[in-house]
Amino acid sequence: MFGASFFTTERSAPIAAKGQASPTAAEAQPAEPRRLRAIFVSDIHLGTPGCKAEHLLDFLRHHESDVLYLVGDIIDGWALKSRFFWRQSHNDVIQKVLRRARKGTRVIFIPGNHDEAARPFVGLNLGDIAIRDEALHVTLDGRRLWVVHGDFADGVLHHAKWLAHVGDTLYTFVLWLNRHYNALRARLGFPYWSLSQYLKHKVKNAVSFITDFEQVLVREAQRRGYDGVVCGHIHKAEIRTVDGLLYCNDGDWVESLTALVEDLDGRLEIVEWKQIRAPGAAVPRWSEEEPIAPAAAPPALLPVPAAAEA
Ligand SMILES: [Mn+2]
Repeated sequence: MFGASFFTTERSAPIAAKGQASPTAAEAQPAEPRRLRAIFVSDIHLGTPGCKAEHLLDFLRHHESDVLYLVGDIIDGWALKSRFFWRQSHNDVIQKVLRRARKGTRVIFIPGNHDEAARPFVGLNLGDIAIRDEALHVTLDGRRLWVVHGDFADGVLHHAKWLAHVGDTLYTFVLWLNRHYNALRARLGFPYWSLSQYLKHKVKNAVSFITDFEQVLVREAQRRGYDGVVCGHIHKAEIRTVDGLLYCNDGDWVESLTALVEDLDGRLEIVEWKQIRAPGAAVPRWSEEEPIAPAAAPPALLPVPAAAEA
C-alpha cells in the first residue's frame, strides 16, 4: 500500500527549507501516508534548541497510526525553567498531536523525567489524550509490551545519571578521542597512567550503562509478566532480544530522529527520519485547522495500565 509513488517522492524530494511557512498554503500531505498500527515516539524535548520539531512534523505527515504513544520527555520542563525557548514548530507538534487525537487516533502520553510536571495528571484524560504512568501495548501477534519512559532505571543503576542523556554524539566522540589519544600517546611515548585510562574507564561505563539499562528494564518487564518493553530515555533506538524478552527503544528527536512503529502486519521497526521529505511543505501554522471528521464515538476511558489493549 505504500507504493512506488511514496518512495519515489522520498528520493527525488529536495529538502524543504526550514521554517518557510506560507500562511496560504494548505498543509502538504504526502499522497498516501503510511498506515501503521502504532507509533512510539519519545524524548522530543520541545522547548530546547536541539529539538528537531520540523523533522518530527514531517515524519508525522508521512505516518498515521491507530495508536500514538508519547513515551516521555515530550516537553522539556527542565530546560524551559532555566531558559525559555519556544518555536512555532514546537506549537505545531502539539497541535498536530491534539488534532490526531480529535480525529480518532488513540494518544497516550507517558510523562518522562523532563516533563514530570505532567505526572500529577497521570490517570486523567486531558481532552482526547490519556495521561498514564505506563501502558500495555499488545502487538498483532499477541505479545504484551510494557510501555514506559525508563527513567526509573536511573534510581536502580549506580552509574552517573548524565550518561543517560549523552546520546550517540558524545559517545562517538569519546570513542574517537580515545582512539586518537592512544595514537598520539604512542607516538610521544607518554606514560601509561593518564587520560587514556580515564577515557577507557568512561567508555566502559557508557557501554555498561546502556547494557545495564536494558537489563533493568527487561528484568522489570519480566517480573511484571510482560513479553517485552518499549521505552526511551537513553536516546538510543534499538530493537533486540534481551534474556528472551523483547527490548525496544524508540530513540529521540534531538539526535537520532527515530520512532518505533508497528506496521499493519505486526512488524516492529525503527524508522529514522533524518531528512524533511515533503517538498515545499508548509509547516502548518497552529491556527490553521485541519478539517475534522465527525467523531464516530467519544473516546473511551482507558484503563490503567492496560491503555492500549483493544
Ligand atoms: Mn528521559
